[in-house]
Amino acid sequence: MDMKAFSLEGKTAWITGASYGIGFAIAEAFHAAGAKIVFNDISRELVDRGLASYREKGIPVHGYVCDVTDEKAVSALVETIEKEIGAIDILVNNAGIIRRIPMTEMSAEEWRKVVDVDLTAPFICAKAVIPGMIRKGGGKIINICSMMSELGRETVSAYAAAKGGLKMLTRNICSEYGGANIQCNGIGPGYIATPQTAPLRERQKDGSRHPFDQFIVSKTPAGRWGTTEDLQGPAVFLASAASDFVNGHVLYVDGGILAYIGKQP
Ligand code: NAP
Ligand code: GCO
Repeated sequence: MDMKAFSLEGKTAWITGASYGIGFAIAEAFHAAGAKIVFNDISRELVDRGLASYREKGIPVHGYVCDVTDEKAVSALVETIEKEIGAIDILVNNAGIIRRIPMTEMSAEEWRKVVDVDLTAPFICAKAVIPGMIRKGGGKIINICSMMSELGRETVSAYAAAKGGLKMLTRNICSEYGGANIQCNGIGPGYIATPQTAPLRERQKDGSRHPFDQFIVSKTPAGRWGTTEDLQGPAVFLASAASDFVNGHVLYVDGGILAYIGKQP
């Protein structure tokens, strides 16, 4: 086998919401694999923060302010990228939000906001890049799903519904555009130490670990939270020619948590 299959040389990758966290780590890995990096985030402040972080790492990037829920803004951004940088070979739908609210206390507006960012925006971004991918003879779309694409838990109804829908959108893009040599797969991170999960890991007043932190560590065969680096290899694989015959799949990078019933109390 030619290991060049894992290279992203000559490819242009757009990672949404990649000023920090999982998106930033994926962009770092794609750069190391040879790709040209484009990212967006929702505010000028976040994009500037991201640009500074990439500069610190010596990673040349193009950064844009764009709200991925705004179809007009996304279409305009894709046009700009295609004009200024070139065709988009790889899209990573990474931007996301979560609101941890008991369902009976969640307003329909709060529900819609989560679904808008976590499900409708990946639809909008994929719809915007697919025509260019078809013209180019193919492409890669990676949707950042979640364990909540498979499981529910208290207070995350909108997030779980959106991430479950994102798993099915992944399968549908595979079904509809696999014939155009577009591979659309998901990555389902387990519990990853990023700002999004910081509230679940906060030290208690007495200095002890957050109960949820202890719960996740005990439920994960790997016995730890994931790091954003744990996602880099799987992301490069799904973005590269090495996965050309993998389509409609969600690759769970979760330390084994989804496979494990848990220790007997
Ligand atoms: P995150 O806190 O979820 O943030 C993702 C980025 O997207 C942030 O920069 C965020 O900006 C941005 N964003 C939010 N709404 C946006 C919009 N409308 N337009 C453009 N950008 C927007 O970071 P993360 O923990 O690295 O998560 C990244 C992805 O992985 C998300 O889809 C998340 O659901 C998923 N995920 C995370 C975990 C985990 O354990 N961390 C596990 C499974 C899946 P703001 O900072 O303003 O929100
Ligand atoms: C939560 C967490 C999870 C993780 C991730 C797990 O509140 O349960 O935020 O949703 O972010 O999605 O895969």
